[in-house]
Amino acid sequence: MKIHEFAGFPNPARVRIALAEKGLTDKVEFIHVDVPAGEHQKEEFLSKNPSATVPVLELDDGTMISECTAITEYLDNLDGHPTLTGTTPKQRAITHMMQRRTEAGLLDAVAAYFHHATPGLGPDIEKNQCEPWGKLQRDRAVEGMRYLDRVLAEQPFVAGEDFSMADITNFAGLAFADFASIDVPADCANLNAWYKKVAERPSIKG
Ligand SMILES: N[C@@H](CCC(=O)N[C@@H](CS)C(=O)NCC(=O)O)C(=O)O
Repeated sequence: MKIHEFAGFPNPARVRIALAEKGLTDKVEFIHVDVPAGEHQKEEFLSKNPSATVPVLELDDGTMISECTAITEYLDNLDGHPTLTGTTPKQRAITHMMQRRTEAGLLDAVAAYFHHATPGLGPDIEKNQCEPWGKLQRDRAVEGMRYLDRVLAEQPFVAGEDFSMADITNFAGLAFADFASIDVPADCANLNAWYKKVAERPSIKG
C-alpha cells in the first residue's frame, strides 16, 4: 500500500494516526505530494483524486481511495477486527454520525477559516478566497468546540466509551485550530481534558 500525502498536514495526520492505531505504519510507503507547490492540482495527481486533496491510499492493485473516513474504514477492516469504526450496527452508525459532526462542525470549519481568512497555503493555491465567509467559519469552529465539550461531559470519547475515528477527526481539528490560532474556550474543560488525554496515545505521541 502507498499513501500519497504531505506529512504534517491535518488530514494526512488522521490517516497516520489510524495506521499507528492499527499497527500498520510499516506496511505503507509514503509518497510526498508537494501541496504548497500545487502538485495536487496537476493532471497526474488529479487522475488519482479528482478532488485535489491528500491523503490518497493506493492499493497494490492500483485502486485509489481518498477521504480519510474511507481510508480509515478500509484500514480498520483489513484484519477483521475493527477498533476505530465500531463493530455493532449501532456503534458503526454512532461512530459515523459523530465523526461527521466533528468533521463538519470543527475540522472543516477550521480548514475553511484557514484557507479563506488567512494567507493559507499562499496566493498560488488560495485563488478563490472569501474572507467574510472564512471568518464566519471561525465562529462555527468555536461553536463546534462547545458542542464537543458538552458531548465529552457525558462520555469519555467522542462516539461513546471507546476511542474511534471520531476522536481522530476531533484531534486533527483541534490541532489545526491551534495552528490557525483559534483558541479552545477556557471554559471547555471537558474538551481540553480530552485533548490532553488523547495526545498521550502512542499513535499520536509517536
Ligand atoms: N475530506 C478530505 C479533506 C482532505 C483535505 O482537505 N486535505 C488537505 C490537506 S490537510 C488538502 O489536500 N488541501 C489541498 C488544498 O487545499 O488545495 C479527506 O477527508 O481526506
